[in-house]
Amino acid sequence: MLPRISDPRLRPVADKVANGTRLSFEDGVNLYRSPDLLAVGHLANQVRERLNGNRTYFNVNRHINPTDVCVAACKLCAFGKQKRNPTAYTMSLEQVWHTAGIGYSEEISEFHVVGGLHPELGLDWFAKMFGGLKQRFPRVHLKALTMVEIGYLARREGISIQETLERLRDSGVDSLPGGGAEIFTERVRRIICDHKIDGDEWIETARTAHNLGLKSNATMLYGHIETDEDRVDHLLRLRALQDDTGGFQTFIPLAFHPQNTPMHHLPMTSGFQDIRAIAVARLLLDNFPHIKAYWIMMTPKIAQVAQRFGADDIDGTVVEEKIYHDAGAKTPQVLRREQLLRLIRNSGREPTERDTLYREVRRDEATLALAV
Ligand code: V47
Repeated sequence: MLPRISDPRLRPVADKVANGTRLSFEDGVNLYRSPDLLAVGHLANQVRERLNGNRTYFNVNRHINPTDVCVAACKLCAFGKQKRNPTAYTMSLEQVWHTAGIGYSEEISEFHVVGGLHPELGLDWFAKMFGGLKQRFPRVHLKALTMVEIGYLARREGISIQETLERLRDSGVDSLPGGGAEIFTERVRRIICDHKIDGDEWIETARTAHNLGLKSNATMLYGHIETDEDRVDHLLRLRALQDDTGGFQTFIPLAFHPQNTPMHHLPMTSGFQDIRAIAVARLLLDNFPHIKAYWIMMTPKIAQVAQRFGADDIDGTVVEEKIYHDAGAKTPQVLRREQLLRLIRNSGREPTERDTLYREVRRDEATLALAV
């Protein structure tokens, strides 16, 4: 049963959602502009429950950021630093492997490894780092390096994207996270992340990864200088690639955090915008199996509400987070498995622990060790 839809622009969208018809560019813009957030959320929830029932997925993961040295100097970022900056850091291989082992009683199933574009760390260093992680933690899935890091490494080594990905896969990388996508439109990219690969290169790198059998995620950074049309264009480009490859697992809208960035004059996004970002993504990305409300970025409270507005995933324990906390995030850096379970249950959803590839994870409840 649909609640009364107050905005007439949403009626054709509601019909399409009921019939399973694909939404258009114009529908996307209307969804971003409609003040009737409850109707937008209700439609997104319908799709979410059709695809994922009452489940909300989470995992037990750990982020590792081996370096914050970055040649790119993006205006959107508070994390990357020039090598000469006295506060910049680069871990040794031993430090990366040691950091990976610092955790809690819950056995981790995923390492999420991303960093800056370091001018002196080549493919050999990364291959050794991933090989060492796999040797020490053979059961842990390595979700590592954004399309931007892959593009930089390929250029630095003078080899193709495909060869770079093959070498990383052979050293232990199992899949790729969704970062670095930002907003694909050139006008926006030129301002917020001038030195990164462009939108087409991001898409083509993801295509190459998917064709090699590597799954990936996708993100969109919103709440800065982009327009509604830029956001819809971004989502539809992801949808088109997913039609071709089926390689995306989850989409994660990322709210811009302005503090400590060159764009610090911009306001934070509102709860309304954050919830809408989830709902519109769920409706436009009809071929993405999952939409993630990343609690680090949205706060646990909004990520919980988002489970009724289109999201079916809340991310994981994380343990240590630098990218958002350098940009002023006040959220905690870790949520224990127990806390995630409670958060999800309180939203009326059924918590389902997953591995990175969305296979259900079973644990020995006494030791919390992985049962598979
Ligand atoms: O690519 C950087 C964004 C991304 C800021 O794949 C910022 O499972 C807001 O991609 N304000 C990295 N955002 C995070 C990311 C991610 C996170 C969680 C899960 C997954 C996944 C991927 O963070 C960057 C950029 O888009 N970012 N600086 C900032 N000041």
